[in-house]
Amino acid sequence: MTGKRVAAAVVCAYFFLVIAAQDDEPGYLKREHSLLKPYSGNGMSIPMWDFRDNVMITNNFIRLTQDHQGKRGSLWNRVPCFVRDWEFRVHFKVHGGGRSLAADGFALWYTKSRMEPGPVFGSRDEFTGFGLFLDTYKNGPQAVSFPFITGMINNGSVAYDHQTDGRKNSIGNCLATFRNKDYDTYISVRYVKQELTVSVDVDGKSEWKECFKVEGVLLPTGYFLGVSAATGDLADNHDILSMKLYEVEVERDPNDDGLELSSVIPQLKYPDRSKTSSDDAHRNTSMSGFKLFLLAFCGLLGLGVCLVVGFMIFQKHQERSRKRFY
Ligand SMILES: [Ca+2]
Repeated sequence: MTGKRVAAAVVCAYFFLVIAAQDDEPGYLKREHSLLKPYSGNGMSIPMWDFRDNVMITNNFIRLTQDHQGKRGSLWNRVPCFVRDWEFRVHFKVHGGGRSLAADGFALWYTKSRMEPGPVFGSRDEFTGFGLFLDTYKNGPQAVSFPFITGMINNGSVAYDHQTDGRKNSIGNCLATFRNKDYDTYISVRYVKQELTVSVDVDGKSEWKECFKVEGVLLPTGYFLGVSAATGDLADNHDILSMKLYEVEVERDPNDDGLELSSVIPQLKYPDRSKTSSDDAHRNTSMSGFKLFLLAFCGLLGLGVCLVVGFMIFQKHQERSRKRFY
């Protein structure tokens, strides 16, 4: 093959891969749980979805809150979701006049109740189900950067902890800079065989990056998908461009009829395994003295071996060059 042909083949393959990456639909699109353009025929109502408070419908996006103080808005699927294994992808845009300071962020929900406003990103506290918070304002004193994404599973009895920005009861979290981007930003929640994975595509590379993953997450069927946002003294526009729910096909045990699934109480099967990325960092820094000693010992041993081998090679080389001279 000539150089030109090779280059053309490489370019073609690249574009094919880029298109494939953008079209990587994870399953069967469930329209009754999805929000797609055109959202509304009359600008007043959206089929299958209800909204409340300061929500604004336009042709190109649904604005949960405007960039004004003290606003809140929410958008809820009207149809309970009986899909067992799913992936929920949300195309969003968070933007506003504040260069680095903004608030509060928005939340994705899979919960028992719907359309109930409250203090958690515009929705009720002590929710039952799963909440994912895309938090743009640091309320607590902890030394982490923002925006910050945090997940929480709740059986209806635990309050969201604003003082730690939800980290107190978090099942996983990550940093993600998603504000004021001039390209498309996405978040995905995948719930397959009781494993919950949150991924983001916020770098403009059409690539999913894992935020966190938790095994053994018990969530019943029949809950509602929703999204809500709030502003405080600081504000942002919180816009939703699309929401897509895909049914993911999985192989299942023939005896598993999933009958009791609707009565499951939201919880973690292995609560000890649930951890946060900052807990990881803490674990790594608070290594025991013995581990530190082992690490230092291995490091010194490695250095010693390298020095000896290097010296041997150096000597061989010297011998050879001496031989060449004679
Ligand atoms: Ca916050």
